[in-house]
Amino acid sequence: MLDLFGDEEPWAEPLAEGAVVLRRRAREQAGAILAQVQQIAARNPFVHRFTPGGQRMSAAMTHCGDFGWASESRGYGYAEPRSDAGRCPPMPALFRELAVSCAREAGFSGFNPDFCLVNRYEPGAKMGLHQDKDERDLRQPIVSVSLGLPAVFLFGGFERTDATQRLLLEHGDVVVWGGPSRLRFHGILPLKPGSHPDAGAFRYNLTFRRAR
Ligand code: MD3
Ligand code: FE
Repeated sequence: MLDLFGDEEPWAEPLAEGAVVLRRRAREQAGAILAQVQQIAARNPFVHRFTPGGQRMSAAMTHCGDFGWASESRGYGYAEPRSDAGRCPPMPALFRELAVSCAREAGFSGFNPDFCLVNRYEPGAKMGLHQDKDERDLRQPIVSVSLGLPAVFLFGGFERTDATQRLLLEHGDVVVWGGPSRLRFHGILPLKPGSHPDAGAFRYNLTFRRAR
C-alpha cells in the first residue's frame, strides 16, 4: 500500500542471521528523541572526531550514557566510566526503553545498553566500511535508530573485501545487529542533500551499545 499519510504500522524485515530492520519502529517517538538529542548536544556538543587512522570523520558525534568517548588526542574508544560526567548526560529513559524493546523484538532479551553514540550527517557526510568491536561483550547486539534524511547503508560480510548489500535507512527505521551479524563490516554512503520536516538538513543515527 502507498504510504500517503506516513501513519503505517512498523514491519520487520529480516536481513541476515541476527540482523533485522524494524521499519518505522521509532516514528512515534522521533520528535521526542530529536528533542533529547538537542538537549544532549547543548551539554556535549557535536564534534568531528578522528578515526584510529587519523582521518577526520565527516559525521559529527555526541553521546550519552555511562562512559565518555576518548578525545582525539587520547586515542579512540570508550573512556573511563563517568570520566566526562560533567558533559556526558545519562541515557534518557525514553532512549533506553526504545532500545530494550527493539532488542527484545529482535530476539535479544536482557539487552541493557550503557552507551548511546549519536552521529549527525550533513550532505556529503559518510562513514567508511568498518566493524564495531570496541565493546567488551560482542554477544550483546547493537540497536541503531535512523532519523531525518534517508541514507544508503552498506552491509558487508566479515572481511573488508566481501561484497556489500545496500539498504535505504529512513526516518524511524531501527536495525538490530546481533549474533553473527554483530561483526559485519558496514558503512554509510555520502548523504544526499534534502530537507526533513523534523530534522532539517541532517540525518541522525543513534546506536545503543553495551560497552562494558
Ligand atoms: C552492523 N553508524 O556508529 S548504523 C557506527 O548510520 C555506525 O551512523 C552507522 O556504523 C550510522 O558505528 C550505521 C547501523 C549499524 C550500527 C552498528 C552495527 C550497523 C551495524 C554494528 C555491527 C554491524
Ligand atoms: Fe558501526
